[in-house]
Amino acid sequence: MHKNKENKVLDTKLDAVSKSLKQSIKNLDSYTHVRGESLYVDDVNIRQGTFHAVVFDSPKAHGKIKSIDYSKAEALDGVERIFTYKDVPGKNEIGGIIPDEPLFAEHEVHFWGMPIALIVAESEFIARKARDLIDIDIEELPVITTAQEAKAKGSFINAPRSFSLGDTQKAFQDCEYVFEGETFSNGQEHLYIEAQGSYAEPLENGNIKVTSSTQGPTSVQKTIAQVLGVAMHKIEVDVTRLGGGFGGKEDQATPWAVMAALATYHLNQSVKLILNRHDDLRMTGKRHPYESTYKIGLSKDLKILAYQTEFLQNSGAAADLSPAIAERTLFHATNSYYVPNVTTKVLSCKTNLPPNTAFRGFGGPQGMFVIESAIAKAASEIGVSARQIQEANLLDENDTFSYGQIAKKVEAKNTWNSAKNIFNSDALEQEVSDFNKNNTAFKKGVSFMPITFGISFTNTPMNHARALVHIYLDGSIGISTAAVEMGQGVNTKMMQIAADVFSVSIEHIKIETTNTTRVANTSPSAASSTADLNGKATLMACNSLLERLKIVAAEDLNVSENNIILKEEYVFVNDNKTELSWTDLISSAMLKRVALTENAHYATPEIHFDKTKEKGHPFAYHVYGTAITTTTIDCTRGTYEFDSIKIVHDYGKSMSEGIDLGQVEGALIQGMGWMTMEEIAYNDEGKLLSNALSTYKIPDIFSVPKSVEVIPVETNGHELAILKSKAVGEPPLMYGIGAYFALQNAIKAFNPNYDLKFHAPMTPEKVLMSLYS
Ligand code: LUZ
Ligand code: MOS
Repeated sequence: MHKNKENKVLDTKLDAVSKSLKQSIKNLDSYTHVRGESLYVDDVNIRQGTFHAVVFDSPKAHGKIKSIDYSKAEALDGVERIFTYKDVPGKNEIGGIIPDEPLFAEHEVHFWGMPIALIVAESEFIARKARDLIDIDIEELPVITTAQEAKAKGSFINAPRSFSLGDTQKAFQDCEYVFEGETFSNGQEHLYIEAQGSYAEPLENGNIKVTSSTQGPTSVQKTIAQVLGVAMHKIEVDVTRLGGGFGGKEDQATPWAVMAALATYHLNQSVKLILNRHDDLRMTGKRHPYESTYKIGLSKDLKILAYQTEFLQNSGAAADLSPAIAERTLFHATNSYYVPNVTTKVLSCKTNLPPNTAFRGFGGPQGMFVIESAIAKAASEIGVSARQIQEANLLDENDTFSYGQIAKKVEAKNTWNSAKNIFNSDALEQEVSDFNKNNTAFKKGVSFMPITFGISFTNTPMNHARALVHIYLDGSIGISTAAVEMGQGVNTKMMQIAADVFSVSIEHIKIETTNTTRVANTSPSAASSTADLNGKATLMACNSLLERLKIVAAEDLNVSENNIILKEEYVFVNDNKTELSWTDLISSAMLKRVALTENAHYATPEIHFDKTKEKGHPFAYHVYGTAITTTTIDCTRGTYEFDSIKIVHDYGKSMSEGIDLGQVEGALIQGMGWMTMEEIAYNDEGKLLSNALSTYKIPDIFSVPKSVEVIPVETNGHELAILKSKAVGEPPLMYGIGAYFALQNAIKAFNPNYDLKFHAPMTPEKVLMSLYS
């Protein structure tokens, strides 16, 4: 497990990015974003003669295909060809973890929106018109839309998983209090601004280049090769940036890229396939809804002694990433608490919904919602505040997680206590209680939400990345990695690393597109790990180049290389600036025939996990934090506002404070949307009802909290985080869970008889009903 000796020395050279750079750096993309010049798939300069494609999908959630008549569609002027499973030269199979998902339906359909055919025409308009002319006859079969129903019918994706620590059954017998209950958390639509899309173009010798809006260029390449029955080297996948991913493009960008490539393969012509919003909403999976049951046992002094859950994950009609997401639910089932006796179990239930998929947090938020519900229930029954139970059980140094990892460098209590002190939460709680005494039409609620999130792909072999760094002969630098820029600012972070190592200004550095011919065999940009993995590889490559350049400088200046420092684009000897500039140094290296290109590979050291025992050390480190949420509800209408969210967050040593703050704020609001307003609805026939922005509400400028404060907790960071700057993409989403419980507390202040229900999202309609029930 300790193969990467090189990794260990990485961070010793660079303790932190220079203060001025980390504070002044703007997201690289802000200039082109604001001017509308940023390029997405739809902006690719298409070749003359390019065809446009539209997907024909199932109008039923489950059934046997009796017949399909394409003749009228094919006869339409401008329609080039319609492709079905019969046109697949390789395997009609796109499942990543389990091979259970055809690219095109063959004889049966398993969800409403399941792709059946690809219509290729001179324009998208014609292809859409043709789609309306296809007649399909489906013999309907019973439709399952909920996880409970699937469980009752024994419909599963794979075998259940279970983690356990201590002796849960025995521990329940020693508990002063034991409570049981059930919870539901709904799915969530990714609603990336850029819908799914791809553009395929034929190169010579049957090679194909695909531009895709994907978080995972390698899995797109691999799947195209598998479906076309060609070798991977014939397929090149290129990504400039995504207009948002949020997990929705970790696996589910693939089918559209494969379809475009398939059409290009047959037609030897470029093909563009971009889903419009309705098609995207209908055909793609979402965050998994979970139906869960819990049992929690506490001692007299409010220690959680035993905890048991069964999570029913609504996986949809195929595995997609569901098994990995289910696993992460178990990893985060006890959130920020130490529970000595735990038994958790998750069942991935196969239903007739579109295959649900990765979504920021990856099953973690669903697990954390359940234990927070269990704590709220226990608090309400015992007659204490949930905060007291939370506080009594916060994770400590050297506590054991249910999966065997020993907690190290724990910041759970630190962030909690810091939040209490910095934000004077006692006074805040007093204010809320005074407000509630003096007001009847409006009530306030406050909640605490601690988070603990494990950083690394839970699937250990995925934790690696590479970087390819060129220094051009004029001193400018080009960097390629596996990192996909999707708005999270990873390119800016990569640029900072190079700027810091070489001490050159960022104008000298370009971050190239993510391309499978430059950086191969990559993991998707996911699991909050993109900056860590690709950043470490970039750091290694830059450091190797730096060592080489120091030798050149030492020769040129006739001093020892140990005395050489690069600073402000000049070579310094023992802190004295020399005449040798960065560009002169590069020219000199060229004349000396020194390699100015470096490729580095980074694989996270120390991590491991044994699935046969469900024990190990899967995470490089954890990210911690605490949020205090205050809300005011209008008890006449059930509507509410969030007065404030006060967060103490563990960034480690943030390398880009502006970018990281953006991630915390965005994730928080996305989490609050999931918990309070975003309501996915399917009818009993499996048809998506929330199929447009008029029927699916996400947070807008009017629903964000009146104030959001984020204070970094002072920690030393972690060596396995890039420059000790901890991963920040996913963890803060779970602060949003606090919104649910703040609302619940406000409801209780109005209606003491309110029987707690854990059924998210807590929409204004539900708040209103709860006030008067
Ligand atoms: N994707 C994945 C993820 O493949 N494995 C993970 O552990 C993960 N975690 C969070 C988000 N995406
Ligand atoms: Mo993910 S949920 O693509 O990190």
